[in-house]
Amino acid sequence: MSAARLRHELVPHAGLADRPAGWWRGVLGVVGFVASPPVPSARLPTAVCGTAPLDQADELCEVWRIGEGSDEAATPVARSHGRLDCRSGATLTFGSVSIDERTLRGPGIDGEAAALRAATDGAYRLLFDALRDARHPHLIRVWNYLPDINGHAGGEERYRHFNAARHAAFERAGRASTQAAPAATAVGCAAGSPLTLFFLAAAEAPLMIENPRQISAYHYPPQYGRHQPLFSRACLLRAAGETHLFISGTASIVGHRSLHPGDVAAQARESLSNIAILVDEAGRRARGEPPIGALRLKVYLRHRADLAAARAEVQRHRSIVESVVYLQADICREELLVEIEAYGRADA
Ligand code: 3EB
Repeated sequence: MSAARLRHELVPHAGLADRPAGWWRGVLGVVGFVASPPVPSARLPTAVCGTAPLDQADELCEVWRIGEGSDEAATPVARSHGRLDCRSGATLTFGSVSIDERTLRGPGIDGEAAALRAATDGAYRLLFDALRDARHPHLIRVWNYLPDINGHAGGEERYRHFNAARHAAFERAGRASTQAAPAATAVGCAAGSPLTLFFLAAAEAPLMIENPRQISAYHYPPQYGRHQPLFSRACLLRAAGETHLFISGTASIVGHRSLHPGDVAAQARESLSNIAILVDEAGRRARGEPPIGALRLKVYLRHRADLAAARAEVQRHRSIVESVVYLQADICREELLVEIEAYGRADA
């Protein structure tokens, strides 16, 4: 069996529906930032983040696919688990699920906090079912889009309810080990939109990477919530001759503290330093393998007006940046103005 050849592409929304059948072969999933991407088959997983692009006239979609020249592309298998759709190659699965918490209110689920927790719980329950059925047990990367992330419900921040429910779901699935926590992003989307998550899972165990200058999120002190966020700072997947590095949403945090309140340029610089450290750390952990090449970034900004300042910081790193999209999203701590995630690949 040949290599997985996982590929990430950014393609315009316009014209997506007219792409030939050959183009769609090997596509595992498509992600729209605002609008639902037009795909030719209802069985192809799609997700809508609810994070408005800040610098593009034409809306782009993210495509995760198995590249050409791989046996995986010939036989992707689609499955559905309730509201979750997923698609698997031989060694990789992409899946997405979206749950409107407002539809869950009713007997037994009284109030906003309970509905949010139930939506989170339900989404992760389906996700773990999908991993089991695909026989791709290793969760490597999850993107979480949480409506009104900084809002409060029942006296607690909604992000903290999300953390509690996510933690409980991992525990119930026997997956609460911090050693196996996936790389993740968890940012806000508009109040009233559904909770959306999408993910990649693999047949082979990845290597989880932490940032030596940050306390692991799963060890944050209780001031950030009773249940810690369960994610790793980065995840390195080695699949037959290729190395894929998934860097989690990365903010201006050193130790466990947010730095540079009110200064988006300094926050962006600090986030990019954290990303550079994770790339070094990945290189150290995967010694002897080809280094990670250019990074593909997603920059989440709390305020649209911060675009120019954030872009200036990213452009200082342009020699290592292959693509970048700027998106509006609230960040999980009120004082954080920017969060940056990255994906990179090394070819032998
Ligand atoms: C942080 O470092 C910033 O809860 O899954 C980044 C990435 C953040 C993922 C998550 C949260 C998450 O704590 C916030």
